[in-house]
Amino acid sequence: MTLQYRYLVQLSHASIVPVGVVAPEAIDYLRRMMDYNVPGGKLNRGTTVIDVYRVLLGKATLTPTETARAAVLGWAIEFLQAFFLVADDVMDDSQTRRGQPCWYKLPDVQLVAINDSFLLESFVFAILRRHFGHEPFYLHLLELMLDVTHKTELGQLLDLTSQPPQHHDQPHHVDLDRFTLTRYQQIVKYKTAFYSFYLPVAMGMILSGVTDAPALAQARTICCLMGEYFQIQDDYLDCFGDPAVIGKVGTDIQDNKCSWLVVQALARCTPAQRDVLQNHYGQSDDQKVETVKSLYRELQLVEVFHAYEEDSYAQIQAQLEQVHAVPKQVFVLFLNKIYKRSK
Ligand code: GPP
Ligand code: MG
Ligand code: MG
Ligand code: MG
Repeated sequence: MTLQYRYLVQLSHASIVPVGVVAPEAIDYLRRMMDYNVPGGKLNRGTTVIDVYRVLLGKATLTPTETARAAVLGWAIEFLQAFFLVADDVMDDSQTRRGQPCWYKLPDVQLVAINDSFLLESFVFAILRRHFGHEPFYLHLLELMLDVTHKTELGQLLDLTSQPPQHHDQPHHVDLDRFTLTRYQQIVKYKTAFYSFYLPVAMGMILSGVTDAPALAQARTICCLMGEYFQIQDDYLDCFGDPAVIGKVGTDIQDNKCSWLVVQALARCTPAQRDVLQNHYGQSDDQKVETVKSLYRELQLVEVFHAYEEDSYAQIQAQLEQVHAVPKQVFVLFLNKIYKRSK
């Protein structure tokens, strides 16, 4: 995949030229911005496009051209992911990402990061047009990308508005009643599952010529289930993961997030423990964050999570038995990349 990345970056630099301004500093900035934000992830999403394509073509190995085409789509998803992450870190007031300071934290970037996230998004569509614009399935790819982006932004809205807005001049308030499992499932399906799971699978399907709606619908159902599992892992790791391994320092407790952990805590706590949450959740105070984490441990949420992980894996396997329109291998490979992940 690295080869295709370097190639796409070259092309994106060429796209500045028609602007008509000789701006070497802008080109340098773009290169630095992309290299900082696009590679460096686990590439689960990007490499899945290649896997799905290979499985659907029924080949043990792809030709170099086939690999390159799937890799370009894979990178389009990684650019989309970079767009989301650059913006998400501003909104979540995060400090680190992939083992380095968040892009907006760099002194010479700050709010320019907002435009950078827009640029990363526009490159997604430039990549699609340039490499697949002449294909009969181009419109299908384009509509998929637009629809998934739209859904992810709606998911981000749900994530950000799951609590009433806090006003700096008013006492902090947490409405614990809003942290329900139903709301949680809705948030994560939209903010994570579509772009992280359905998008790479659907892209691999479209590239290999699958166009029938029932097959895509079946893939979507299973991908939403896997996406929920993946985001629950993310929420668990936000609190209990090792920052040196996950490459980011958690912020969910401070940010008053509708995290899977707080939903589970509320389902298990006594009225006194609920008061502890009420008074400590959603505040940027290290001591209070520690108190919430202790409460989670007391409620055995670490064990609850591990049990959930086993259970969910079994449930996904069971669902896979119902899948006939798409080879199961498509999902099995993806699931094995994330099952029991520590980062
Ligand atoms: C993950 O949330 C969801 C996203 C990164 C999608 C963001 C969508 C936008 C439209 C900006 P998260 O905040 O839990 O992720 P992380 O833990 O990696 O910060
Ligand atoms: Mg977020
Ligand atoms: Mg975040
Ligand atoms: Mg998170």
